[in-house]
Amino acid sequence: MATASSASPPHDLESATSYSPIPGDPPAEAQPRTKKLLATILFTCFFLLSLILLIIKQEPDPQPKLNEDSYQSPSTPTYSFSPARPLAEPPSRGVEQGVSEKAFRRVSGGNLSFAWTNVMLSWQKTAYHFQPEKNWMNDPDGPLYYNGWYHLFYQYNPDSAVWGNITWGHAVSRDLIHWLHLPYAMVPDQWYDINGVWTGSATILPDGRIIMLYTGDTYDVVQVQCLAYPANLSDPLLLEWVKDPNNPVLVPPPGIGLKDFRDPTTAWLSPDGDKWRITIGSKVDKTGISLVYETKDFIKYELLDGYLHQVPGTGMWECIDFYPVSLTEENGLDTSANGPGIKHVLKASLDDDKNDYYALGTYDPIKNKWTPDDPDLDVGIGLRYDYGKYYASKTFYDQNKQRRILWGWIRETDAEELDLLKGWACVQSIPRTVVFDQKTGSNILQWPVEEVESLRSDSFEFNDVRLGPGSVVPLAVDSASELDIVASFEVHKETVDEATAEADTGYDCPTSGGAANRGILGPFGIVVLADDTLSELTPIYFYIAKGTNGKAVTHFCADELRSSKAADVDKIVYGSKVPLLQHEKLSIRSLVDHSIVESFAQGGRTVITSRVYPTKAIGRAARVFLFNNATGLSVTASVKIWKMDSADIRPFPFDQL
Ligand code: DQQ
Repeated sequence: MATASSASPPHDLESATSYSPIPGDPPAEAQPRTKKLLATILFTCFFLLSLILLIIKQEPDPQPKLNEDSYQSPSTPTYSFSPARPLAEPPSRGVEQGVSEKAFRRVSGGNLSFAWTNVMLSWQKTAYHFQPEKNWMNDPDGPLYYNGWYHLFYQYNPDSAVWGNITWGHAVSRDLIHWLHLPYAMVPDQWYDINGVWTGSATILPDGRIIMLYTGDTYDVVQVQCLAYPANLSDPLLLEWVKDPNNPVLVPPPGIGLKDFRDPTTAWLSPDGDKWRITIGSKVDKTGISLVYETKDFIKYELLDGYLHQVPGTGMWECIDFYPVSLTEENGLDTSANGPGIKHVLKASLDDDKNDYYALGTYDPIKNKWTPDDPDLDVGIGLRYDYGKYYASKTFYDQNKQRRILWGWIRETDAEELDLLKGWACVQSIPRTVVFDQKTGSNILQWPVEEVESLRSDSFEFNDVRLGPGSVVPLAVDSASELDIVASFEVHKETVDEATAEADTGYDCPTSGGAANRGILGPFGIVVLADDTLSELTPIYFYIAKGTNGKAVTHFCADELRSSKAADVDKIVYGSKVPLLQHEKLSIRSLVDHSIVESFAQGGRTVITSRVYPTKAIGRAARVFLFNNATGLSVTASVKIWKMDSADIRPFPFDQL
């Protein structure tokens, strides 16, 4: 265990300098437990009240599944909320415990202004993204491949559709797409994790043992690191997990806030190959930092001098990820790989703005330092994995297919009251492969794992569709709620070269006003989850902005401003620049799955994930369009669209073994 002062735990946790855990059981009357109990009672009352409301208000099944055949028009509501009846907001426990849960809590202020129907709400459940059967889910944890199964663990609340009581959910898959739910891997049952079994990572040792390091939120709300391992390595399902008797194996070191020490990474080998290293995120004042520890046995650790990296002004670094990428090969690398032809990605999830930032750089294990290639694109101030809703992500090396796979937590952007009504909240992204972009040399490429293509069924092709300035072209695809869309756009280089420079050269998707804002060279792209009359629509598009210096910069955006008639949901224009090389066509791939749209530009150089909550463009009414809203540019588009089957995600059939 790391050294800690012998003083008893101070009450002012933020300003404390070190932490001494009390071994054994916590005092029975510990105040946070009382608070927790109170919060649980309050919350249970609230949940019961919601449930009663739900039953009284006509619907027998609180979570019916939308059946396309029995689809009812959203204009005949079967259930609605009265705006006059505000719902009590559930207590936020995350912030109190030094961790974020849902940023979009207060959109409705307890009042839902829209007459949501049960059909609308049940349509929002995804068909091929990973979700538990019900309740709240957040960060992916400890993903790994073992004996023929992919394992996904995740932050889960077994009791409700809001954050709390964090437990490790567990599911297995043969192909990363179809999943079988297993019993919880770890529950908060020890003094050192009684307030939550928080985020952690897996390391597979050369001898085949599996090490799981995770953050425990202790009875007195301090963040400590804990060790767990499978009870039985001959069980490919890894059903049983043992928490090490030496836990916690790490406590916040002097100078680190007791609530600022979390989310250990996968371990990598030290230069001599005789020790393991991990990094853990924290902050000092407003500077985000990554602490590095070295260990031989995952029980005793030494804190290395200095930080792996630090960036002033970026605040608390959650869920750090640190891994190598090959500069020359297409395959992924094991976490311990280093040497010539390798760069290292450092990723931090910024608690302050809830986005995942990464940078490419060089790792010097002797100096215990990682240096960004471009200081202007450092962690937290430069590139993001995803310019939409995407957080607390984690990669793992898939030794089965020699690739590095990225998982990310996709939050809801509707009102929390709606999550309670639906009975679930949040999804995981489709897992993405990550490689270095050899063409640009300045970013990674993310791409949905190839296995998702096994869900493709009927396809529709539209070739060489000419889109003049100001055109919208409907595509003959009905019931367009589950799609894989691949679209390419040709613009005439001469037109771009000859176009007049925009007066406003500071184009930026989030402040642009969205797809309705017309420029000379954009926007143009696809429109998804739209109804026939385009009263609801989510455009995914490019905008070429030509500056007075004659240079054209291409932006990739997703516009949610008119994605829903309801005011109870967040509506943002997401996006950023996308690098474009000479003679490259513009391309978009979008995975549409009910309330989530994951979009990849230029093979995954820039990615945007949107959560949208249409009220009309659902079920059979959901449509796809092509559009060009530029004033001075014609575009030729070619699109292939596949309807996607649903993934098979269900409880593991233990009774059939
Ligand atoms: N979620 C976990 C923490 C982590 C945060 C708690 C990030 O370990 O820092 O549920 O979403």
